Order: sequence, then C-alpha cells, then structure tokens
Amino acid sequence: MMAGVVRCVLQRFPMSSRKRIIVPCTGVLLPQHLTHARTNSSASDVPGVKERTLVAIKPDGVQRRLIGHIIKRFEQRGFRLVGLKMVQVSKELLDQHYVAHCKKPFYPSILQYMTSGPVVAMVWEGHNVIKSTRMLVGNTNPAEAAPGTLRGDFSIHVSRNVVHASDSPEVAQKEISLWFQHSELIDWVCCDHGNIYGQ
Ligand code: 3AN
Repeated sequence: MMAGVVRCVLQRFPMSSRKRIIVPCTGVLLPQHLTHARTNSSASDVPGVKERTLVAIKPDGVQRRLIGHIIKRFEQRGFRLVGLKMVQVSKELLDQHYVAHCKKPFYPSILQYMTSGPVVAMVWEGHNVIKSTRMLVGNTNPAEAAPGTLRGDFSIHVSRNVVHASDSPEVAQKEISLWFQHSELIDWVCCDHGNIYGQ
C-alpha cells in the first residue's frame, strides 16, 4: 500500500529528478521532500561530472590480491564505477594501448608481463576524475610515488607498478573505447550525488 503511494508520487517527476527525492524510512513522502526534488538543480549540472577514465589493475595487482584495496580507494573518494571486468588481455589490444611505447626496449617485457595473467579493467566517472586518478595512482616510477598513492603504497619497481590510469581526456576516450564496448558501461543513478557534489 505504502509502496504504491510512493510509486504513484514518484511518477509525477521526470527520471532525472527522482534521485533528488528523499524517501524517509517510514516510506511517507512529506511536502518538504517534494520541494527538495523540485527546487534543487541536478547533480549532473556540475561541470565535468561525466568525465570518465580507464583504470586497469595490472597482473601483479591481481596476483597480489590488491583488487579490493584499489577499488576501495576510488569508491571512498566518491567516484562512480561505470564499467568493470576481468580480462586476459591480447597482444593486439596491448599494441594499441601502448602505441607510444611499442618501439621502446622494455616493450617486449611489458607485453610478457601484461599477458601473464588477468587484468581488472574499470571505468570511473566524476568531476576531474582523470587528474584526480593520476594523483591517486602516483608517479610511474614507484620510487618517486608519494606515500598514500597506490604505487607509493603497493609497489617498488617501474616494471611492476600495479595499476594503469589514462593521463589525459583524449587518451581516456581512446582507452575506454579500446577496452570496453559501449554496452558494457552502465549509467546508473548514484543516490549520494548530493553529498559528493553539494548540489
Ligand atoms: P604511466 O603508466 O604512469 O602512464 P607510462 O605511460 O610512461 O607511464 O608507461 C607505461 C608503462 O610502461 C608503465 N606503467 C610501466 O609499467 C611501463 N614502463 C615505463 N617505463 C618503464 C621502464 N623503464 N622499464 C619497464 N617498464 C616501464
């Protein structure tokens, strides 16, 4: 009965504004909840809130059981996970992913390492997610990665630096489309946007 009333009231609002309606645990919608829904702008009004980046937990991170630790850091920060899968990466994909490095002397060892076991690929979304993720991941060389960063906390040598993250909007777009089909990315409604973005 109560659920029916709530559903009925919710139908009066467009999908985009429903996430702004606070349904109290009693299930009773009071006028202040509806006012909140009508007057506040949507969280998607925050500039760049839809920015996306590719993050990959490399085979050393998977083998060392760091998947949970790494995902936790992004969740704690407030970013939204929109894609996630475990993959055995092909040489063909890596040749495109590391196109800037394929002539470098260390490229054969990157190939060997990146195909040595599964990789966990993710797409994270949020305001300034590309820059923030690079800060969170830390310097490519773990010796120069600050403590508190993923590489600073979990790695020692550049050849086993645990995680990859896109380094610019152009690269992020290219890498996301290389690693994920459009249908693998889910645009779900995050109920705590107001607490993350203040709108
Ligand atoms: P980042 O991953 O921080 O964007 P890049 O793009 O310079 O850094 O390097 C790509 C990957 O190549 C690194 N994550 C690292 O695994 C590997 N790499 C870079 N330099 C070396 C090196 N000198 N020896 C071995 N592997 C390297």
